Amino acid sequence: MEVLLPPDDPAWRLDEPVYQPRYEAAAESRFSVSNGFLGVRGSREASRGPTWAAWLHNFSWSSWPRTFVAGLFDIPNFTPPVPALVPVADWMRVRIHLDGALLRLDHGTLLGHSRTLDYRRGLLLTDWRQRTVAGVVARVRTLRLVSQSDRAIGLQMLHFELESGAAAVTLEAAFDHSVSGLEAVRLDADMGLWRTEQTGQELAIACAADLARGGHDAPPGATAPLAWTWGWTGQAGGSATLRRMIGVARGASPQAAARAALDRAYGIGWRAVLDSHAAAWAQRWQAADVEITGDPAAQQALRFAVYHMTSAANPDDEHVSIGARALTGDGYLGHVFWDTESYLLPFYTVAWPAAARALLMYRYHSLDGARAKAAKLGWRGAMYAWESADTGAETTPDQVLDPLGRLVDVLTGKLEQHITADVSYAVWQYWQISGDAAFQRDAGAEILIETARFWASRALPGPDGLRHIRNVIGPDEFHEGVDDNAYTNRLAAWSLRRAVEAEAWLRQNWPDHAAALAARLQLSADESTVWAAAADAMAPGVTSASGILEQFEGYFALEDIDPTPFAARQGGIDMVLGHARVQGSQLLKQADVVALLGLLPDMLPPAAAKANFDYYAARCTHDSSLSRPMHALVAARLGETETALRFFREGAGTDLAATPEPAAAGGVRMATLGGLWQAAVFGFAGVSFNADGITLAPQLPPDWQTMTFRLHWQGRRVLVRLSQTGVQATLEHGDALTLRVGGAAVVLGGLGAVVAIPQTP
Ligand code: IFM
Repeated sequence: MEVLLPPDDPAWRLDEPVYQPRYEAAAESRFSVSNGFLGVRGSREASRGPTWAAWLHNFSWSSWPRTFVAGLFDIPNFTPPVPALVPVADWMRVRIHLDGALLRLDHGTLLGHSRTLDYRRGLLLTDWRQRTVAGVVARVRTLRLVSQSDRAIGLQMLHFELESGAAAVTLEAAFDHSVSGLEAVRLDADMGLWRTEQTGQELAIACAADLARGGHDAPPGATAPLAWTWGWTGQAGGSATLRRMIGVARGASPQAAARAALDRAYGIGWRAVLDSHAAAWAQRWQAADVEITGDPAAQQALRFAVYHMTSAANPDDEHVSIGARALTGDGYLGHVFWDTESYLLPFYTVAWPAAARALLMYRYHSLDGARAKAAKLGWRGAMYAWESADTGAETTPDQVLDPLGRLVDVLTGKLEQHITADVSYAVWQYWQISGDAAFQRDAGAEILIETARFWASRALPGPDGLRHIRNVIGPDEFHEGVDDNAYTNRLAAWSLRRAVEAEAWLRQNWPDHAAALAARLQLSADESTVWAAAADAMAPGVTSASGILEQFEGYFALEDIDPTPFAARQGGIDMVLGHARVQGSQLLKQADVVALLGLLPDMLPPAAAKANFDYYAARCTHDSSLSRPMHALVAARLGETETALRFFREGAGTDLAATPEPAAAGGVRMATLGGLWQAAVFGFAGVSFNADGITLAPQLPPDWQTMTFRLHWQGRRVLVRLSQTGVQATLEHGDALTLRVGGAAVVLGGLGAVVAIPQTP
């Protein structure tokens, strides 16, 4: 059973050597497997018990099994009613009885345990040994995947051995329906059909299981729908292997598609399912790996990040996006935030352009939702939902309960409007880096135009002759209802200008498309001059004598509180200080002006950028997991390598800490992972893109001996290898381009061309 062996190289795996029930739900998040369509948390097949339970606010789950299907939302029975990603039946559940006693993870009898993510093959592997009270020793090894090459397919393997003693063994592989949020429509022996109660979506899972024992397939005993049972007399040294595969489909009448997926899996057999999945992962790693030598912790953080980002995306589905916790947990109900565009998109754009395109097409397809939101609030154009699910409609709850049970208003859905500029930014960045003219012509330009219309109506002229965006929340959510937030205003002005360019580009290159779009959107010939004028008149906000941009009007006058006592906390600072005190202080929840510097690095000269970074970093509590990686990126670009590395390591701890904080149970923090990647590639490696090629400005941390990665730019693929003493770049695909390093510009001409540029450390 060599397929069950974890990889030898510790840089290619994530290990959990000890079983800690208290942190199990958090571990299950980090050990999730996913392919952007299916996501399965890293819960054990055989847990300590069932997961039905009464509501208990003072217990945490020792296991929280979840399989999610991207885009499958329902409106559950909580208040306020907003869509949530629906968990489906747990198709991996296994019960093993030895002489009638249930084998379950139990410290008293556990002899050994490990859980390993095999990054390279995209597998979760577990291994546990247990001694029963009767003295029988059993070993159970498992493997699971959701296929990266055929996203509708899942495979589970479980290898059971009796190491000593003899026992009557029964093995039951049955769906656990108690964790599902769906209504069963029909359950047959090997097929289930469910539907969501409120949204009326259908889901089908076709499943088959077999058990190989002693070189033969053992027929299952009495079966119920989606349940298989085997029984035998086990002897020391004897073993059996369960293989269960599923085919999954959602949509109208999905049974045939689910059945077809399962048939494809059985048609090629479990081994080929595993091999083609591993081959697809190998391709993804080839394109997206970031290899670091000299710093194993940084290597681990980046592999973990690339693993989960690769797992989260589905380039074949333009109607789903990536929620804040992807398909790894219930956190934020599967909702999509600016996290996707501002933190994750750069990775996909550079490493997996097809995935980036699909994610942006989700925003294109949800333009109607964004138009409806703008119209509802009295603005023109398209205003994206702060939280969105499947349709693009606003799904932010209006109120939630705080940890003390008090109902608090959630204003982000109405006031956190910068997301509309974040989407435009991602569209533009994708277009510039990919050169995907068809996307820009058919979708990107329309997003830019409609969002520009929103900003032109939203930024209202004041008596000072400037345009003001009043009553918003910037990325720093501690301050609500502020005027002229620097991040929002400047990014809005930036996106207005890009819309002017996009509209002109369309007219010049695709006049027929431009005319059709103008007719459809009722775009007047001179509307872009309004956008340009609005951008030029956008209130720039106050800049202090020392060059600090005021985060919003009146910020400088607020109480200056030292954030140090709060920086180690995750959440709940306003519980300690009180909401009003936090609002009245300069304390920041997360990067705001610093995030603006992250997105627009050339906005300020380096000395001013550094002054702003220092000022705001000194006031930031990092109460949001998005914050530290963004600080790492900006510090790295500023050449503050030690500070950047500190933020990078702290950010990496968000999901990899030995003692995870409670929110980790809700899924991995995807934005953090995207931010870490950006800190490494855009920060330490100093990658940026120009009209004719790529610029590298590496400032590697001293321990990073080498950093190797690939960049996709306008149809080219370039392999970059940085060391402390130089840069080497190889053109692996596409036409010549210019590479800039330091003051030097060299042409990387022709396929296979290699340039080496020495650098003084
Ligand atoms: O989008 C973020 C926001 O910036 C801070 N609170 C959590 C959200 C989801 O990650």
